[in-house]
Amino acid sequence: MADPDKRSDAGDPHRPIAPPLSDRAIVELRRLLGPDGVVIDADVRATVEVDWTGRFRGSTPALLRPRTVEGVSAVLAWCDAERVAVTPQGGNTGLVGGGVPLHGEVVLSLSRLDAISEVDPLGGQLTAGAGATLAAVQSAASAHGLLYPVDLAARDTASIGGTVATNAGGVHLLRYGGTRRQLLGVEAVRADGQVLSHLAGLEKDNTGYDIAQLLCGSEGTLAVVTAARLRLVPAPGEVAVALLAFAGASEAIAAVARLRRRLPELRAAELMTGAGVDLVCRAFDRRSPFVRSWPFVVLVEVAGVAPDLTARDLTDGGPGVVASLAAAVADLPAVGDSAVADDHAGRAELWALREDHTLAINTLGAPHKLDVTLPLPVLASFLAEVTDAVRSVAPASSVWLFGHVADGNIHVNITGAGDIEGGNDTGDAVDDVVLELVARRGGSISAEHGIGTAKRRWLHLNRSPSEIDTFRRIKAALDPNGILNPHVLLPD
Ligand code: 2HG
Ligand code: ZN
Repeated sequence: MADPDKRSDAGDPHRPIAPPLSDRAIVELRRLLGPDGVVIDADVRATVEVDWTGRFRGSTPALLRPRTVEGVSAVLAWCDAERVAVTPQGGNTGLVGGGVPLHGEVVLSLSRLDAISEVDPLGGQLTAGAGATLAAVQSAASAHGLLYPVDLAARDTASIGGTVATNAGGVHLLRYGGTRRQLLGVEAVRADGQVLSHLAGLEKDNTGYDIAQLLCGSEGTLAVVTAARLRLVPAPGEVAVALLAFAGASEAIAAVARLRRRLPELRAAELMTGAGVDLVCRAFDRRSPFVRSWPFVVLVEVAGVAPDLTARDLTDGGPGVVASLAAAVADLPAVGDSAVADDHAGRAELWALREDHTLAINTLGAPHKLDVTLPLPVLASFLAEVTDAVRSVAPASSVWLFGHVADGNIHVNITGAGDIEGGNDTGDAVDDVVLELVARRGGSISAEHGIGTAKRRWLHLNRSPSEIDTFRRIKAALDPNGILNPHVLLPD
């Protein structure tokens, strides 16, 4: 048996039911937010009590749904005064148990703060409410010939507030950077209800602490983000995707490094295993373009400059990105097979083989998700050793490896580890073995999903005691009563 004090919060079937709020509290919260701003109906609460994977399940006495920043401010001030713990929740697409009420917290949904405003086509910026979905922001940008460059499979549900709170990375980070790079300012509410607003979006603004960057990645522990000023980039012209097959991980990683040097237009490089592609094909009746299954498959995407510039380049005889990609792929050594798509439907079919991994893996049961980064020089050896390491503590498990290979970011997904339904204690053991291996190889235990509740026990693998002490001091300064996501990020 594992030491019960050391178990993570995952999947406890005997989880405590949150004590109900008093009638007086409900009346007061309804006075602050209006009758439809406070939901205590059990069926509705159930929708926010569990994470997307089904691994993290808690319980909440109430779901709070303010419509305005003033509403957020009023309820936080009340919760602070009453010492009621709060879990802010965006689209609930997080994967580390950071947005569900695992300890009976009140859930504060930002979904109704979904306005997108003040698009500045000259500066290339917009302001989005925390509840706006990533897809809505992408489409607002594209209406102005611009692109919001953070992109991920959960785009239709993930909210801007959640992506800021977790510093979401996504599939285009290698070219445009992650959320931090796009973030020019935030509006946020402190635990005591004070509103912090800095949304002018000035590219040069050297006026002291950068609160937006501090809150980005703070996982709802320091303040609640209600809006963000976001940087946009010119919309791409031609886009092309290639799927490449390899016999080994080293060959795949070396090929991506060559493509990065040769193709400045490269904006995605996604590694999969043949087993993962086969699983997606079986789960969703999809077809791989390859006649046989290869050990490793890499999806690469290139995106040219804006359409008008592309047209001029082509008139001048310069090659478009499709031709550049095809030529670069033809020159790569060790490619076992390849397929290229430059039309929308063809690209979408290839991308589905990668983006459907998360859904396909969940059909096998709630997985352990260990989102890690390795230095590129040791990535191939990590991929070679991680499955055996997991099986040494959970022999019947399956290990699924995929991710953003140019960033060294691998999503290690483990199914059948036995802790959720089987009732044994292999759960934390698989996390231990993978995260310790990552740390020994000089990697990060969280590449892009955050620490949440799932990984806080292992934070010390990447952060020194003085860093964790500094985290605690910042937390204590902004949230002295500890009401904001008190069981997230920082170890107990
Ligand atoms: C992705 O890259 C997401 O698709 C989810 O970060 C990864 O499901 C996962 O483990
Ligand atoms: Zn990812």
